[in-house]
Amino acid sequence: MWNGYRVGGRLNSHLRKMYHIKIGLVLLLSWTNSAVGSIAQHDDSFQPDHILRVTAQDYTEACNTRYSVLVNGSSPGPELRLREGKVNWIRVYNDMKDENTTIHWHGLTAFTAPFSDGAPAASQWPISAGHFFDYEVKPEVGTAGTYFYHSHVGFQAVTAKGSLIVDSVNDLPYSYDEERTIMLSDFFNETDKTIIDGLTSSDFTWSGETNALLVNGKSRQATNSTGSCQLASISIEPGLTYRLRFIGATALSFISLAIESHNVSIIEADGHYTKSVHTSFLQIGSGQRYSVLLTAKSEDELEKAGKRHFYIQLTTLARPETLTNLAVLQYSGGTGANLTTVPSPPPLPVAKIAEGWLDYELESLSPIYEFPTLDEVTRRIIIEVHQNVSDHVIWLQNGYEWVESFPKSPYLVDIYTGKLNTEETYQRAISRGNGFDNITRTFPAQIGEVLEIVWQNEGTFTNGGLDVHPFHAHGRHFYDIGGGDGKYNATANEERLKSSRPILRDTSMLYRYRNETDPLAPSGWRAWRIKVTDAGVWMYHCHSLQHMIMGMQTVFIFGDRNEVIAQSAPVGVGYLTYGGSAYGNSTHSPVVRHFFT
Ligand SMILES: *[C@@H]1O[C@H](CO)[C@@H](O)[C@H](O)[C@H]1NC(C)=O
Ligand SMILES: *[C@@H]1O[C@H](CO)[C@@H](O)[C@H](O)[C@H]1NC(C)=O
Ligand SMILES: *[C@@H]1O[C@H](CO)[C@@H](O)[C@H](O)[C@H]1NC(C)=O
Ligand SMILES: *[C@@H]1O[C@H](CO)[C@@H](O)[C@H](O)[C@H]1NC(C)=O
Ligand SMILES: *[C@@H]1O[C@H](CO)[C@@H](O)[C@H](O)[C@H]1NC(C)=O
Ligand SMILES: *[C@@H]1O[C@H](CO)[C@@H](O)[C@H](O)[C@H]1NC(C)=O
Ligand SMILES: *[C@@H]1O[C@H](CO)[C@@H](O)[C@H](O)[C@H]1NC(C)=O
Ligand SMILES: *[C@@H]1O[C@H](CO)[C@@H](O)[C@H](O)[C@H]1NC(C)=O
Ligand SMILES: *[C@@H]1O[C@H](CO)[C@@H](O)[C@H](O)[C@H]1NC(C)=O
Ligand SMILES: *[C@@H]1O[C@H](CO)[C@@H](O)[C@H](O)[C@H]1NC(C)=O
Ligand SMILES: *[C@@H]1O[C@H](CO)[C@@H](O)[C@H](O)[C@H]1NC(C)=O
Ligand SMILES: [Cu+2]
Repeated sequence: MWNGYRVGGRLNSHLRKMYHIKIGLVLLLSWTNSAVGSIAQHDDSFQPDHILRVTAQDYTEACNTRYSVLVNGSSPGPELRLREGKVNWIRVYNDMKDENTTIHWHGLTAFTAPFSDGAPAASQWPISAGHFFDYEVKPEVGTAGTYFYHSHVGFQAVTAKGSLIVDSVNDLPYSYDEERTIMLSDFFNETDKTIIDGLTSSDFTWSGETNALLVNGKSRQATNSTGSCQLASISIEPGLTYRLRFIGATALSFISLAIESHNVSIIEADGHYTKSVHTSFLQIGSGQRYSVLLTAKSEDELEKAGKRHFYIQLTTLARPETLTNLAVLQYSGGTGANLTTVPSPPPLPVAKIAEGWLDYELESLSPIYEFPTLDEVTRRIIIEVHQNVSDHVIWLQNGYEWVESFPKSPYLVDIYTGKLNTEETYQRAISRGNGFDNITRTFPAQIGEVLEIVWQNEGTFTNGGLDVHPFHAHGRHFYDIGGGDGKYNATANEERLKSSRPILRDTSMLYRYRNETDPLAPSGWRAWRIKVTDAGVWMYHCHSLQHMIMGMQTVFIFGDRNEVIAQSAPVGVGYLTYGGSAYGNSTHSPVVRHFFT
């Protein structure tokens, strides 16, 4: 199917000439070092700002040991702190024996060099075993907030990830004394390989439900009478104000979270400050982040409460089984909570899903607000999603699945080499009526278009089952224009938008509104609006790892080839082949394009 591309004649020979010049340049510059805005060889004198090392090994979490992919030997891996406006070189070593890897800077994609998004098959060749890659990341001023990094290969992100905080160079809109990062993740006892083989086999085998919810990598269940695993403990001081940064780094779980005897105020969603919203609980989908302010109790209040620790309760939502796990909010002074004793039943009532939580309610705090109105929308793309059960169980978008192995080479590479003709792709997509080119399996768009993208949930073909999906966009963030039951109605939604101020996000929830419906019947939608600006290849996908492996991913191509290359700047051939010279190894210093000047 991939061979369907026609090589674009004139442009291509022009490009070939460019490559020859570039190869010359590479040779010319190969002895100079880290020259800005140029191609340079990163030899021993080059100092990356951060180093991450990816390994695969036995690792124990939640009183279980499994073979896991780790960053710097732990899960989560180390926290990265980047500063707004600064170029960061992050070197990622693939220390595994036989697996590829990449690292994606979740939420920061638009602020990376073109080949630095970390989406294999879309924007770069994966880093092969024994190699390393230097990622160039420059968070824009104004994007300070809460992010994370994770592998984008296979099921690796279940464990291979860490928090990524972008620090502000300006005054913060909210004041607080201290902050704590709280990363939420899932423990699955089966290995990545077993899970992938099961999900993609004709003898479909589900991964199983999550075995434990982890808080900063820690978890213990009430059923664990033995074993040394402990509840996570978040230490705080009485009387102070804390910014808690919650990161939804789960593989599958959509989590409801509440803190015993404490309410919080939301101040950030996906890297954007919001007007403060008071709440007694949070709903966090895979890929989403929220910062909240928590006012710690005073000594008097603690005395009245008669305790210095309070449970943080996590519940999985919208799954056939409900799992509840705990962590501890621990005030200093006195004896700490016993972290191997798990109260059963849990202290708070088991949470229920709140469909449309905070939709039309969260408001941006940014003075810059360029929300495109309905009149400005130039094209609406409806993406119908449903599960299809035949010889395989797969998730389809407008009738097609997308998996990492579909393209034979990454789209960005194919745009450079001329193998993917962006004009023809666009024409085919438009002529098919739904904006989807079924040859390349992409949604192409032209710079300047204003897209309204609607994710339309539908019942499973053949039994009408429904799921919730956290849809995530690489690239520039979208305005989240809400969600609702049934089928999307633009007129009705525009009415609702009048009294709200949509916020920018990179991940939002497609709810299901009921457990099942008729096969292919619409049941729930989520809509986004985005002005097409940054030329490049951007994955838009469900962030549930199981669903991704089962095909729930799409690729958007913004801009034509000239615009993509103009945006990206020419690169050496080392980026265009798997294991090419842009990738380093023990005997070879990588030849790297410095993108940001
Ligand atoms: C990861 O580990 C390497 C050494 O193995 C170390 O040099 C590096 O600083 C660590 N990265 C972080 C972010 O801590
Ligand atoms: C690694 O990636 C290359 C290029 O996409 C692919 O051909 C190869 O099969 C991958 N290896 C593994 C072990 O998945
Ligand atoms: C994983 O846990 C399930 C129960 O949730 C159990 O049936 C299965 O045997 C376990 N698998 C492994 C590899 O421990
Ligand atoms: C801890 O509990 C989980 C879930 O009940 C179980 O799978 C696991 O084997 C237990 N581990 C130990 C060491 O008790
Ligand atoms: C939290 O807010 C709820 C209302 O949303 C209120 O009923 C409850 O009393 C508050 N709890 C605390 C500890 O402030
Ligand atoms: C925690 O409680 C368990 C059982 O209730 C007990 O065996 C253990 O010694 C306690 N740990 C600490 C540190 O007090
Ligand atoms: C969807 O399932 C039906 C049978 O249940 C099958 O005929 C059809 O080919 C499947 N579609 C895709 C795209 O796999
Ligand atoms: C693409 O869609 C057209 C109809 O719009 C259909 O005729 C054609 O077979 C499809 N091609 C592929 C490769 O799915
Ligand atoms: C869409 O909503 C408008 C305004 O609420 C309503 O008048 C119209 O009938 C709806 N259209 C459909 C197809 O339901
Ligand atoms: C969905 O199914 C679960 C049990 O699997 C049930 O507890 C719940 O009430 C159902 N929800 C709806 C909206 O039907
Ligand atoms: C290291 O990279 C160079 C240049 O890409 C390549 O020629 C060499 O075979 C690689 N070595 C290993 C061990 O992969
Ligand atoms: Cu999904």
